[in-house]
Amino acid sequence: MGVHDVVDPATEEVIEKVRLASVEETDAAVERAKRAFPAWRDLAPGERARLLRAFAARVDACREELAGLEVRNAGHPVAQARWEAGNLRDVLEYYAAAPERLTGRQIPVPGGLDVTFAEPLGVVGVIVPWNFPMPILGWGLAPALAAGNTVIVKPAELTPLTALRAGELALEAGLPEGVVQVLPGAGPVAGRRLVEHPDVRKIVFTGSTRVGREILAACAPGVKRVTLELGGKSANLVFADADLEKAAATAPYAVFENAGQDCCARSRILVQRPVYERFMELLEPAVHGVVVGDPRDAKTEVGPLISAAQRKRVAGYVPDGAPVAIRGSAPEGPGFWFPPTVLATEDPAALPAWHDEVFGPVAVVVPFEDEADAVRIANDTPYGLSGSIWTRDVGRALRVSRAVEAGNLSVNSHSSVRYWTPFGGYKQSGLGRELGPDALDAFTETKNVFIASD
Ligand code: TXE
Repeated sequence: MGVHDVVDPATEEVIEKVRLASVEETDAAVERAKRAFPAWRDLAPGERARLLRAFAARVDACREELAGLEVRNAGHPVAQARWEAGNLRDVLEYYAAAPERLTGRQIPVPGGLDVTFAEPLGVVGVIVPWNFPMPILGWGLAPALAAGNTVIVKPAELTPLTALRAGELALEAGLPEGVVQVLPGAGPVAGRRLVEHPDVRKIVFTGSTRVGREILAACAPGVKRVTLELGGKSANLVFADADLEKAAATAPYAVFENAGQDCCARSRILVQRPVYERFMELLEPAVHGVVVGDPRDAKTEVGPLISAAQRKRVAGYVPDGAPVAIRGSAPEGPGFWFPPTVLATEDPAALPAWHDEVFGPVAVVVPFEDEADAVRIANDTPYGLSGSIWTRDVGRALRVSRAVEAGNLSVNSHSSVRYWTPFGGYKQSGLGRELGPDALDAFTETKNVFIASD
């Protein structure tokens, strides 16, 4: 047990002290969630849907307040923080349609009636990182609740404030006690206990691949259900026939948004050789155009990094002698600032920023020769979360998007997350998918019952 100082990353001031849950308190939360489960499971689907809509409406009514909390707690620009609160609302609304449509199925079999039910699992633990506290909370919470599970959310130590408020809003909306609990705690204490607790039937984890592996191993003895959204090192492939102006104008946002603290960041920019120089000419003003500064200002596009430790880690990827091609600006003074930085090289093999998930505003640009070369480089990573393909050739767009090993690709766009469609990674970027209609499967067990007719 302990107390965590919650710090505003733009000012470095302590804005709140939050108590961290002990193992015993985690166990008590699991007990409450377990007790709340049968009534929540057995609630008429229409009533569960109504409560989820009421929860979404409370989030909507408090959108400014939630956004303001995230500005202070995570240093997110206010325009982005409003989008994040809106995403939590939207995801709750989207899955509010699910309880009345989780119908199971009847499959014709000889000798009787065969029914397949989709049953909730029980208590679900949702372990959330600090980079997108509200959206990622919603992606686990909303489908879990819709399917009839009770949920314990463990926010990241650094960013508990919006999660705590969301927990209050659930109660204000009328969700019964124990159906949604928010439990701030340390990863290796409360997080670990949720993972190991025999009465927690499922873990949804978003975070580092290192911790994801530990969680997967810890789930093995109990064969616990688990969904993992882990790191990424996504490629932005720019072919010679692309709309180069648009590709260059958008490339900075695809990696520097959220100060690069985004698992979908397109941090490897691959440009076909004939247009490489022109692309770099266009990229330079685009990088300088990114507005880095006070997150409270509506015009700000990029805020500070989350912590001093994160800034130190990111700075380590741009050592003296690194091939810096473009460096944007960042405020001086207090705050965990780091300027948008573009490295460019013919031979990235020796560059740690090329291989590792930096989770900061650092991109590496590398030329490629042809389609096969582009696919080979894009796939030369243990990760496989997202990626972008810029080309006007429809055939190429299709071939390359089928060949790149990643869960979410966009053509002539950098869109990664649409709550209507599945989101998640290949290879070491994760296990399972969130969002979209299929996410409900991750929160239900399939039960088949056969009733003999004679
Ligand atoms: O993540 P952690 P950190 C990557 C990114 C970043 C690095 C480190 O590269 O720089 O990870 O970030 C909880 N059992 N991503 O250290 O530790 C923890 O309390 C159970 C990518 O913050 O993985 C927090 O709630 N839970 C990523 C959550 O796990 C544990 C987002 C994530 O923390 C635990 C974040 C344990 N043993 C970081 N240890 C993405 N995919 O977007 C920690 N936690």
